[in-house]
Amino acid sequence: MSDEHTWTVRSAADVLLGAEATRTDRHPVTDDWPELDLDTAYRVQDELIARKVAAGEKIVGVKLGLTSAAKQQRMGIGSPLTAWLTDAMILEAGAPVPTGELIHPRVEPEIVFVLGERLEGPGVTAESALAAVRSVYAGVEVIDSRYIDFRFTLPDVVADNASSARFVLGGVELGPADLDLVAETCVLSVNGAVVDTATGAAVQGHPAEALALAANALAERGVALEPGWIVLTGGMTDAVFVEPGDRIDAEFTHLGTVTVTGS
Ligand code: OOG
Ligand code: MG
Repeated sequence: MSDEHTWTVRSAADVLLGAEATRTDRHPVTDDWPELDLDTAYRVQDELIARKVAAGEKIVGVKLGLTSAAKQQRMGIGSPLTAWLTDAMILEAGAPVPTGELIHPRVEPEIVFVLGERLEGPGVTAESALAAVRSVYAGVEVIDSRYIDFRFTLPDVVADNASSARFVLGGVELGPADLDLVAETCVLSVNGAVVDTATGAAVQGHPAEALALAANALAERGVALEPGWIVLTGGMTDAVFVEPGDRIDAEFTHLGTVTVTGS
């Protein structure tokens, strides 16, 4: 498919922000702009976030996507990616997922880090990454691809800021030495029925590997992770749809249970 429109980083950002604002899913940008490569897709992502920042949102951290086999297989993409988190994406614990503001939200359990120290690649290892972590939380990310049926290529999803929509942190804060992140287990239930389970090992072997990956990847874009930043390390299981009235529980061994409901 092609159209008259000449695609640029700016126009792609316009299209994706428009889809979000009007809650209208669309076909992948690469259908119209097959030349969109990964570097350019990250420029679209940066442009989109720069517009949100210009509109008053604040960057509060980063997210990784496609760091587990469960996610990579479902989305049909074999490599992880990074994207931005802003304060507008924060869902307070207990607040319902505003399904009416979103297109087709899905939720996924994640292990979340809050940094105590600046973390700058290249050369960051899982060990040095974990040393920069102040706190570990359970989290649930709400993703909402701007693409029909969550169907996209890697450049498409990178440009779309990795389907970001909302995220919520659990109420239990632990230090990185207080738990075994590889063994930490999450049991995911929808309306009381267990649908999936995974351990921290699902996330790149160790969630700190995902953090190191983010630091090293962002270094290539001239970005360091800052103290206080929140890092979502990526869905441990496949994501599940959240519809009005649904209740989803992500029950972790030591990090508590994060419950989200659909409004
Ligand atoms: C892309 C976002 C992936 C994760 O944790 O793997 C992501 C998607 O699945 O739509 O957030
Ligand atoms: Mg995620």
